Amino acid sequence: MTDTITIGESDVLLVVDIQNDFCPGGKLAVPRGDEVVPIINRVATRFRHVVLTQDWHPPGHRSFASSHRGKRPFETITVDYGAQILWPDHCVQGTPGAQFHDGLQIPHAELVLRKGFRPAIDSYSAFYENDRKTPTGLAGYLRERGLTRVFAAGLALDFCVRYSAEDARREGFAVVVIEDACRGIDVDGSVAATRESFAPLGVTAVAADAIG
Ligand code: VGL
Ligand code: ZN
Repeated sequence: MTDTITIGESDVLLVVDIQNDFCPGGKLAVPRGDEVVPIINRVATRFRHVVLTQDWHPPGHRSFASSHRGKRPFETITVDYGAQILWPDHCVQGTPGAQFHDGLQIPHAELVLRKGFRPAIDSYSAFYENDRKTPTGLAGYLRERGLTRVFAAGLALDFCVRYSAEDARREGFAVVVIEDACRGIDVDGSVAATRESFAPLGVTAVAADAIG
């Protein structure tokens, strides 16, 4: 028996990128990514405040391997803001792959935050784009609303969830990752590296069952 965490008025659930392209059959499918949908639906009922993120790229986005001659998905290139993994085309604005998974049912979500819409910068984190300097506005939104503790869940654990959790800490929020409500892509051991990164950053990992 683990202790139950009581959710209150200053807590927010951040649901990361539960989109068709990240689920089995999608363009950048996260293995067993769809398994988190019922878990997240259930957890979300505990929260008064829920924010959804939506990866939302224009066609020809710089993070797509297809935008770079001779490059293949999952290769890394160096761009002006540092290393960038190249991905299959995914979550293109207005396409079915960019839509939320049909099973996601969180009608009380208060904000849908779109990210990755600048053609030349990728954005894993819900707080900062991959240049680590361009804010999305989410930190200010949460602060103005008096939300101080961020619970993160979704896809992919080792990219958008990880970067969002790190940046939330950097912005001074308490951060809890709901581990069984996440699945990873796992590029070169990135899932293990993500799990190891949490404790030193002060990110707590919990199971969905612990949320009362
Ligand atoms: C993601 C790679 C590229 C994610 C988004 O949601 O984790 N990963 N775009
Ligand atoms: Zn993306």
